[in-house]
Amino acid sequence: MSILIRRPADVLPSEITSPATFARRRELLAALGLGAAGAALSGLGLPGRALAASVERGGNGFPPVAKAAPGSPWFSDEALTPKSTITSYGNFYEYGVDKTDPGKYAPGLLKTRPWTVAVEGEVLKPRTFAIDDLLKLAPLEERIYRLRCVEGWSMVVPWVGFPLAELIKKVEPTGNAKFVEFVTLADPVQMPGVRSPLLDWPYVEGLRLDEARHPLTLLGLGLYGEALPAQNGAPVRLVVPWKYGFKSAKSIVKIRFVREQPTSTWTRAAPSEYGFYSNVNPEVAHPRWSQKSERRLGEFRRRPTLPFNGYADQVASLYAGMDLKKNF
Ligand SMILES: Nc1nc2c(c(=O)[nH]1)N[C@H]1C(S)=C(S)[C@@H](COP(=O)(O)O)O[C@H]1N2
Ligand SMILES: [Mo]
Repeated sequence: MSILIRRPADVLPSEITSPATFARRRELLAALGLGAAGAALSGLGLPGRALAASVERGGNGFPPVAKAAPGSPWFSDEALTPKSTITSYGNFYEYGVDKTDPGKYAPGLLKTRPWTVAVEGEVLKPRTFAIDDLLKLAPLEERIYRLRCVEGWSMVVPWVGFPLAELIKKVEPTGNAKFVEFVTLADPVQMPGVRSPLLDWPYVEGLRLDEARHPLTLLGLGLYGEALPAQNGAPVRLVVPWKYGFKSAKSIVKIRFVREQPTSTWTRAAPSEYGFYSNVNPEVAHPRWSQKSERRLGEFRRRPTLPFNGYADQVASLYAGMDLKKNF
């Protein structure tokens, strides 16, 4: 599978992580008697098989989905990235740092039922949603979006979900709510990667309230017409197509409305490299590589990266007057 072969222009996980966190990881691996710094997290003695037997597969009652038709703003005539690629190449460090680890390990380990999402903080109606109620909170729609990872690869995904704005309406944010924080699962039994201090777990992301309410921002519940595969952040994730992929927090368990700007996990890990906004911007280089181009999975030539990942018409006004080089 040519897609899975590393192309020279791709960025190594060791390059994307700060040296400090990698040093800590080496210590951990040494403490575990695993020696070689290069040992993949996936080597941490997973109880994979034993657990797999008890995993619930999420149920097959996935509600009907309104397809994105040509002419709809959510349609794209770009070639969809095949489902087999979307599910076998990605980042989900809770399962290891290799792009193929999530696809190998998450399906056997992540238990998506029962699952609840607590919505709390600066809201008049805090509420905990069981995942099957969340699936019925609003009609499910297909949205064909580009996803652009900060590392320089991209894909086109037919997501299923509904606008996060629908959920926001239900809980009625107070006037104090300025930001939204997304907290994801960090269970060392289901997610062996969180036994490592590689990142500060749980993986946390945040949006400004107006970004969270933007019609492009999706609560992702599926792809290719079906429930989200475990490796893509089942049973519920964020999808923010004009921002680098790391904003799209996977396997969310808590959504908090807050007054102050939250600190995202990657910002905490390497503040000079990953900012709060993380809007896709070819004019603002990552300190260690250019962001001017990207490799669409399945293609061999790099293509230019577009401002706001091609969604500038819809979202540029959110940042009017802001210095996007400072607010990277
Ligand atoms: N919980 C969690 N969410 C995460 C990540 C992660 O490591 N953990 N990686 C992020 C990154 S860097 C990217 S590019 C996208 C990848 O999503 P995909 O695998 O569905 O393409 O998930 C994001 N969400
Ligand atoms: Mo990413």
